[in-house]
Amino acid sequence: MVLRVAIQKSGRLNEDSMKLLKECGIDIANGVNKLRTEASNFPIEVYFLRDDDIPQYVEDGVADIGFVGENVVYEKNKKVEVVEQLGFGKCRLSIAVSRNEVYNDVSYLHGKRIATTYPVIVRKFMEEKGVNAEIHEISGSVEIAPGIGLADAICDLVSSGSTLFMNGLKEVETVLKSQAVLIKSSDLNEEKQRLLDKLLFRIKAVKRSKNNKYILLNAPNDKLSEIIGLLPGMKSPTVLPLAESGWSSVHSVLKESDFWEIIEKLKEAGAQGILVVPIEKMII
Ligand code: PRT
Ligand code: ZN
Repeated sequence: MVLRVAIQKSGRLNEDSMKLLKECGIDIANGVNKLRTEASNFPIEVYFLRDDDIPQYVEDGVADIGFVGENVVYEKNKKVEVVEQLGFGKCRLSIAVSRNEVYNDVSYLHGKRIATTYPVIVRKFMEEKGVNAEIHEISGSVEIAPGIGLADAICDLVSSGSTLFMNGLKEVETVLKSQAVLIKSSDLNEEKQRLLDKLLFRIKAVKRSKNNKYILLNAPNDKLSEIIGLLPGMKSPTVLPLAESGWSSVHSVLKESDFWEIIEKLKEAGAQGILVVPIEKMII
């Protein structure tokens, strides 16, 4: 029994998907020009597909799970379950209009033509907002539609915003925030579910290690309780005596997002020789 995993063959999600499997300790032969490959050390088979086809393959049970953007999952609207956010491929699906337009709120879009490759998501958004817009489905180069008079607005994926900028457009509404997710078929048998749980355990450990840092610092003993109070740690910080009397070494784990703020406070409280190191895997 193997778990069949669908990932993007080439494109923005391919490299990060392969990297995540590798970080989970799964060795996969590089799939260039291959449709399918197996791992040597985990019961997994990888299918390389176009991202748009992944939800369908998972719904049909041709693949058991898939790595794909949330934007594609919601647009295709197949019977699949989103199991875990993967933390890469982050972008947003946004509405943009010509930079010269005066845009106050979504009512601007009443009676306007919106070009997009995401008609399902856009239609739902317009319904929720009570806006009656005309949705033009096109298959690519959405950003040029207003310039050539094909539409008044567009709805497309944005990450840095430079594509919109270069085409004289401005972002006015965020329809969806998206990232790569793991989806699964709704009827996995018990054995495949067990393999998925094993993979998920590893994925979560990898994700956690990326969001956390290991910190070591030296603290004068009279400041120890104040410094320990600033550190969250997994349970509580480890405190070891230094060879120099009156000093201790404190070890703990910090969330990447709290990092700079806590470091500043630690310094103010008298911590010295602060070392911050990446965590390879984090199991809790
Ligand atoms: O061949 P296949 O069909 O598999 O690939 P594809 O060409 O349809 O998809 P691909 O590889 O472009 O994107 C795959 C997934 O990556 C998307 O479904 C998103 O989930 C995610 N992703 C993240 C992005 C972006 N960021 C992104 N910036 N997908 C596309 N873009 C495009 C966007 O469409 C626009 O043209 O990049 C441009 C905007 O980028 P900025 O940086 O200029 O704002
Ligand atoms: Zn695609």
